[in-house]
Amino acid sequence: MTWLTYLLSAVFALATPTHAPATTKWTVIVGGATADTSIYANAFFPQTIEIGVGDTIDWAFEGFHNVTFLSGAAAPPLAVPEGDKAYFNPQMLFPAGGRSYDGTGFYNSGVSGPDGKLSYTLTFTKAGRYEYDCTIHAGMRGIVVVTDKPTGTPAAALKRGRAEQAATLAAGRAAFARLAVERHGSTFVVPLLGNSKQRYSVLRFTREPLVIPLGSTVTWAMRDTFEVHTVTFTSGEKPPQFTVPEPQPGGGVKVLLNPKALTPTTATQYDGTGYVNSGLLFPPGNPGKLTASFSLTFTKSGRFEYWCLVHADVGQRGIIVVQ
Ligand SMILES: [Cu+2]
Repeated sequence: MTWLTYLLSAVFALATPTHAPATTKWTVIVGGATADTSIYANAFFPQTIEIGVGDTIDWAFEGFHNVTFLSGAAAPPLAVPEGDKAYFNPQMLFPAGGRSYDGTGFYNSGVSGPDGKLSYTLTFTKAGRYEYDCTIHAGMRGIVVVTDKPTGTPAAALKRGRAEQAATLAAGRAAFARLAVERHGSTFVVPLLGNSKQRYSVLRFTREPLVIPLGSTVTWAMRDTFEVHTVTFTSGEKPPQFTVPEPQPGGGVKVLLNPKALTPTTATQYDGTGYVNSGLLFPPGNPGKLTASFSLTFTKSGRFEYWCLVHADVGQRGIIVVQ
């Protein structure tokens, strides 16, 4: 560079302080819930967003999720065994990848904190159609289409996202409103509701305490493809934590999946005493043929409280009244 061009470029730099190329910022909402936390949206809003090459997306979190670009690889497993313990897979919990994405590599936002809030930003450098997932909620997927000439605006995309989120939460509320316990003779079936098309999960068992005659059996049946739940009677004890953070000596933290929450107990009857746990209940028809229902026969009259240990902190608690 000659002294002249050097001088000129210095002058231009002074004259035009905003020298960076204009990139557009887009917003995608992650999740969402009703105010009473009974309905969770397990989706990205809008589900599909079209942006320009060089543009940036900011994911605004409203719940416990992550944004993961797998770039065609398989999703990491939820749990990592270590001896006789299992830990939450760190690949789901902690950030990975850089600030810009070209369709390759493993990128993860990490998960939101206890308040459900997190912001994750990524710049897209190459045209293409990119799928991404929340690896915590199997089937929660969004699409980014990167083109030379996007057709919409960030404001319109955000408005569409808000409308999609409202529709999802309304569908969940309607499903919870018409939740019906089925009765087959002396067996009562409580459905655990969720809908992968409308993209919600109901994080409640029943609207009202379930009243059953003495000697009845209750079966909790998974009908939700997104979630895992437990059915856990603690007989007055505080429900155990589902996850236990273990700070590491060298920094960082490992998240233990509490064996007390994971491990099913053997009882098939309940008389109001002791600790009775279904262990994790998985979506129906899951490939691993993991348990998707739990049954318990009630042998004493009384009013009994139970919990989902995965969602106890958002109020997933039920009551059975045996008469
Ligand atoms: Cu649950």
